[in-house]
Amino acid sequence: MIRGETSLSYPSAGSHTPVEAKKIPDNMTTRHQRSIPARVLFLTVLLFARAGALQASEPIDRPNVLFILCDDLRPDALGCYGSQHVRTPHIDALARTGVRFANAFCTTSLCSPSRASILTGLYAHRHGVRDNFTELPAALPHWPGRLRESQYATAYVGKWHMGENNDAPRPGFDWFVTHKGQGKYFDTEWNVNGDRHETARGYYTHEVTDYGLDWLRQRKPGQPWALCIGQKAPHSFYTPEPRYSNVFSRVRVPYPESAFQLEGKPDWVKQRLDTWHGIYGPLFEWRKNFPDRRPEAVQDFENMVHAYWGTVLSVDDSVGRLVAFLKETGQYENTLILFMGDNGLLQGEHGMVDKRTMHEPSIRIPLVARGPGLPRGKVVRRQVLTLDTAPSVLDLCGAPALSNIQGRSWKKLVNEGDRLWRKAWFYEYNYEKQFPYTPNVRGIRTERWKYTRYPHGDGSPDHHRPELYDLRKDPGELRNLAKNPRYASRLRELENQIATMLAAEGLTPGKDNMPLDLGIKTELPDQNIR
Ligand SMILES: [Ca+2]
Repeated sequence: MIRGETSLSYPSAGSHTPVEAKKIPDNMTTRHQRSIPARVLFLTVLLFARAGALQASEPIDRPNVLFILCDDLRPDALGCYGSQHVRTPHIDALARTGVRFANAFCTTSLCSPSRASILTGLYAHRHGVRDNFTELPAALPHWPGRLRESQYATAYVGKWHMGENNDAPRPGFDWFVTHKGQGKYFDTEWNVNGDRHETARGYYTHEVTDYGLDWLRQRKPGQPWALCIGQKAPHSFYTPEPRYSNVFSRVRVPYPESAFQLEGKPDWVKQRLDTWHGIYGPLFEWRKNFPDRRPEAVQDFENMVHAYWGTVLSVDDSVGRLVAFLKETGQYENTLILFMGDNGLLQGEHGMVDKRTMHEPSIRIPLVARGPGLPRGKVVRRQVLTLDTAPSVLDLCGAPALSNIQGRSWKKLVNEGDRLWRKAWFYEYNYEKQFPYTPNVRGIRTERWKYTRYPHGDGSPDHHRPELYDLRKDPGELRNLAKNPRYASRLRELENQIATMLAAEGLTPGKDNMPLDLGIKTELPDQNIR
């Protein structure tokens, strides 16, 4: 575990079988070069320089952008964020030679709203994508579109997931390859730029990499490009490719301690235990008979986590292939690479799976950035948000900013520090009838405190107990201080602070629209939206 960050504490990996040989280990070149004769080394360098000259013969002032978005990726499933088990050498190398954000968060922990925030720099209440079935409004400016207006070639390849049944190309991109809904780890049907549908026979993570590389090979010298790759992995239902199916079979994965420490938590947390989003529920179909509270049923949980981790190994391979291509073509140092997740994921904490809540594992996302304009090997600890991606990328590319957005560029913050950087931010989530396992959420997170309340949705007093945590003393959010009289003034202060922040966005009690909370239910979601 890395200091100052929360992480699961799994048993040590003494018996862990190492990951099988990766395609292009990033450190192999260095090690290999040290042991070979200088002449061979010279010829190798010459060869690479020639390959690079094909695409980089003219100097390009503006950096290219390679944006890789993972789905439901927990930071601690990556080596650079402290995983003891999941080896991710290629992603770790980006962090080692770039910037790793130790405290990056989503502002709504749900796929489509968060993706829309990453693209537009806006909260869900502003961009309007408040659930997983809403299309990103076509007129909303987003950062790849702004780059295209600045003469970048732009492409989106992979999971888009804003507009469940629409696989057509979206505005702002020269090239667009996607599919309907969530996509599948195997046999996804792709819509290739609106020209044709095809079902390639392979694993999603590699197919999407192939589509991306195909497009990169067609780039012309002199024009900067931005390629967005939307990975499905490691989203449920977790299916690793066969060679990674058994990598973690010797790693024991118990339910986290916090699953059994629910005193002081609101009742809805306990009600969630047996549901689609609780640890005794189906676990995304890894458990066939449910609810199952028997201790031995933890095996289903362990199998689920192993499979989740397995899908991450393929993502790292994909990053390795993309980086290798950039190196071979001399574009690596002039490409801004962003690797991030759209939202966090609860993996047993507080008895929960899935996301949506404001607890730390649900809102923490990995974010690694490397390239021109960024320091090398830096860890940034200030709080950055999904909203900051759009302004930061445009800032680093020297493109015109999006106006009237809510995110901020972290370019200055990462390079020289920023005294005016945010010290607090608010979180929003709206109850979903199709997924009745999380109430409405409005919360505030400062660098030390988190206060979460659960509005009923009709303006009446909250029906659920709020939560208040001292994240410095209690990073695992085990002791809810909301009813502790010693913290009454702290709670009032945070209550006022979030009310002020929401009001500044026009979200006064009468105008912050949200659905009525119909309570936690045990029914399963419809088969076609799971
Ligand atoms: Ca997601």
